[in-house]
Amino acid sequence: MLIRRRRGWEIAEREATPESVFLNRRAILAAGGFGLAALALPRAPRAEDADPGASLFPAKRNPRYTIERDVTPEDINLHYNNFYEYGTDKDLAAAAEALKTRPWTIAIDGLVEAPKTVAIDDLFKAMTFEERLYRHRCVEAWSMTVPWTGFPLAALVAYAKPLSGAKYVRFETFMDPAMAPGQNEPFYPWPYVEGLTMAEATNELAFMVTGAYGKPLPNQMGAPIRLHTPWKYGFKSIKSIVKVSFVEEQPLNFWQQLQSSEYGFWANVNPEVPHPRWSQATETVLGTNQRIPTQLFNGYGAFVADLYKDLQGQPLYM
Ligand SMILES: Nc1nc2c(c(=O)[nH]1)N[C@H]1C(S)=C(S)[C@@H](COP(=O)(O)O)O[C@H]1N2
Ligand SMILES: [Mo]
Repeated sequence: MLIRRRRGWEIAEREATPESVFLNRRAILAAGGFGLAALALPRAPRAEDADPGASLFPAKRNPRYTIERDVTPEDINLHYNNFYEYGTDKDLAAAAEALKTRPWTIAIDGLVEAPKTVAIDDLFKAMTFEERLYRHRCVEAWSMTVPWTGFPLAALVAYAKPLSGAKYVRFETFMDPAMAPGQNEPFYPWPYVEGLTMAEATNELAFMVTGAYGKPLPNQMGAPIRLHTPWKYGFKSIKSIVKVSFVEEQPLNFWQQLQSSEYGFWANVNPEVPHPRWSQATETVLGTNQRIPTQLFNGYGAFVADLYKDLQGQPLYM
């Protein structure tokens, strides 16, 4: 007989339904000691409990970022990813099993009061997790809606204590060709790099993602920590980050290094500015056969349009 053991986070549904989880918890508390006693039954330690971050999930959903779109089914998201470190196929879940996410550290350096290296679980404990429903729009003209767990990038910036000379945040993915076969492909400018201005990084939408669907981030989505900037094309949302640097010069990102005529620094979503090889006017919603109109700033103009009002001469939409 096949017995599937539960992990701590499986008190939640597979779907992102943290409200119901919190309601259930409250109901249990209200019911008095019986529920609590049941929850407190001792268990033997198990290998599955090894992820020290697991107890932080699910986090409470922040209703400010709830949107009128259906959440993309988790099964679809798990098998449709861009993570070139693990190849160019969309279904790279099996390949990404090679990614080892503990121990994991993040170096914080450049123009900061004191450079430091922090263990991922210490960083997690220093931050307050929340869940946000975000639209996720790839430059390839497909989109999803994802219940991310994480914390605002602004909180990480505050934690890093940048100096006033810092103009950009530069992010770097791990570099380990033995763990990521794609990094043996010399055509690409490894490691993957991305960047944001300080104003973008401290905008409330910029989110450091540590989980999805109420659970720790699966490897293929960029475990143990990735960025998501929902008003920009997906390539800005760098995965599996090991370094965050505060710098004066605008970082040259991975796709820019590869093909600067097609990919730029800003990469804000705009249906009226086509990619050199295809239109950005519409997008395919994964999990449905729907083709829907793409929105300026992916629908987040109210949050971010002001960031760009004095930058009109810049290539803001590629
Ligand atoms: N390190 C790294 N980060 C990356 C990528 C990548 O190949 N490597 N792909 C980017 C692209 S093009 C997109 S659309 C998103 C995809 O995120 P998802 O697989 O969670 O949908 O990750 C971005 N971050
Ligand atoms: Mo993408």
